[in-house]
Amino acid sequence: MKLYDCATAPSPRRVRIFAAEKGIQLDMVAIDLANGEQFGDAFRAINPDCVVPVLELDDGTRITEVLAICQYLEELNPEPPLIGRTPEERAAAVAWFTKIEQQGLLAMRDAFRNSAKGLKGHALTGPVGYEQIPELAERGRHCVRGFFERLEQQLDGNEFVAGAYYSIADITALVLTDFAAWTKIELPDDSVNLRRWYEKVSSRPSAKA
Ligand SMILES: N[C@@H](CCC(=O)N[C@@H](CS)C(=O)NCC(=O)O)C(=O)O
Repeated sequence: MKLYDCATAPSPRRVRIFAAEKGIQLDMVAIDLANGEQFGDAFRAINPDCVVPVLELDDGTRITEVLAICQYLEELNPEPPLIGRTPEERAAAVAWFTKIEQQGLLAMRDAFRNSAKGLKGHALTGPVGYEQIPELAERGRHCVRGFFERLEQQLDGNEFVAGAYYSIADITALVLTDFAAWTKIELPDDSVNLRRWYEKVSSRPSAKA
């Protein structure tokens, strides 16, 4: 299987970590997002939404969206389970994956894409150009900080984000935390649970993926 990837982008990193946890080898195809390769005809034919990751199966089937790709890899290779071991755990893992995407990563996207110099005219991903709105960058930073407080609460008494075991929710929260730190949004000073959790998940070998 091939993964259309970009080493510096947060979304494909989530798939790389997920695959590394499962010991699944993927052939990486680097797409140069910084130089606009995602908008060229060749990549548009692969994903008209002009985003990575895309998983291409050996029969040519293509799967887009991090959650869909990870769910596919989970079914293909169930061990170790990363999207829950029981129906209840699966519900918790997907619920937290969704909260982190909607309240954390989308806010982070607003913060980053509405302020980065190289993304003028591309404040949203995809083929349609959207201008940056600096107020959205400010609001995004505020929302990310607020979401870290929500995560801090959730990790009080939970070893991992979705409960007692490492899951796709931890992978998504790790990528959010690293992406935020890269843009100078640090974890709140008093977030003892988040810091304890971060140390644990970022020291897993898969975090280097
Ligand atoms: N909802 C998509 C999000 C994918 C996404 O936003 N990918 C970003 C990289 S993190 C991208 O390809 N950006 C292209 C660009 O910046 O033009 C998913 O889950 O796969």
